[in-house]
Amino acid sequence: MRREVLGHVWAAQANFYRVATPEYGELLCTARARLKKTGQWVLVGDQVQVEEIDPASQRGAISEILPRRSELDHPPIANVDQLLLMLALAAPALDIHHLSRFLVKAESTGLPFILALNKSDLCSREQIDFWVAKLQTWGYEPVIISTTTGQNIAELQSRLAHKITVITGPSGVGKSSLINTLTQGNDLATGAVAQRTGRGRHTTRHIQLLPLSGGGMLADTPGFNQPNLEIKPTELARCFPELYRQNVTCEFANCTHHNEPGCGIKKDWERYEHYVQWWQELQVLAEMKQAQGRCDVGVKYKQEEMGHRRSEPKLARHKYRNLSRRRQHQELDLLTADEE
Ligand SMILES: Nc1nc2c(ncn2[C@@H]2O[C@H](COP(=O)(O)OP(=O)(O)O)[C@@H](O)[C@H]2O)c(=O)[nH]1
Ligand SMILES: [Mg+2]
Ligand SMILES: [Zn+2]
Repeated sequence: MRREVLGHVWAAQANFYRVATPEYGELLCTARARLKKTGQWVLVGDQVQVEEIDPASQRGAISEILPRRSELDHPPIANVDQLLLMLALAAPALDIHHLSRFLVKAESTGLPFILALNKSDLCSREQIDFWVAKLQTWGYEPVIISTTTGQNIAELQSRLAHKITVITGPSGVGKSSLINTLTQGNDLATGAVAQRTGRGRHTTRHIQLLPLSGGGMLADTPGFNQPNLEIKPTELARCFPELYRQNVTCEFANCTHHNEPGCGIKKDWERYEHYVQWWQELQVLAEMKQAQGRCDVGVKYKQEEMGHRRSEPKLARHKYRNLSRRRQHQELDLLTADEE
């Protein structure tokens, strides 16, 4: 008899997937060759159909990938509901430019996100108020936390329940500490897999969703320090709430909100200078790309890789990209992938 069950892929390593199924528990699965031949790659976070199940050895084969709600490119995870962008108020010191850049990067994925500012125990009330007030004028409501004192950890926990969240932010801000707190009492979450595979859980090749003790699942990413913006200049406007929340009344539909005649955007907001600076940066990159494309068709593949490091086999990644338009808008790039 041919059995098929539905399951949830919660970890991937090399060509193996760990799939949680209600009927058989956790199955170690490979993907059917037919999926790869048709350009379908199983991602962590996927809902899948599993067949050829051998309950004795807990093995199976993934035969089908169910439609995805969302797809993140870096790290490659499907069905992500939200990001948790984490920075620290101190140690390392919070910097306006740095913070702003991370916010724009998070916005560029198109996913909703929570902004958490950690290490409140190292700051005075005045310093915290300064950042909260500033972020409010930018359009954000940060959650002030401390993994040391436990401040607002319960609130954060409730915002992660029932959801798949990807945590991101520079290294040293307390991501691992937070994960340890949120997965406490969950042996399955941290120790088990690392032991079985003999590798740490923070390697780029090994992606997994950790079940949280308060509900929901969390994926960790290696820290990155200078997030690359991989968007077109025209897409930058939708990464600033100060801009996209204004009633746009520009004369030209393709207005870049610089010095065009008939631009109806108010420019008296703090981060307008970031918008201008990064728009110019993206414009230069776009022009370089175009110029290279004209000179030499052969380097086309390289251009696409410009400025970022891939954690997957390049050809496979590239093939996949052609098939998916949506995911190009949802990139969360791991730049300086410092393997923690
Ligand atoms: N004072 C203080 N230190 C913290 C807090 N959270 C984490 N740390 C410390 O910050 C350092 C970096 O933390 P870690 O979790 O490794 O950060 P990650 O690189 O983002 O994963 C460690 O020494 C932690 O003990 C906090 O809330 N307050
Ligand atoms: Mg860490
Ligand atoms: Zn305009």
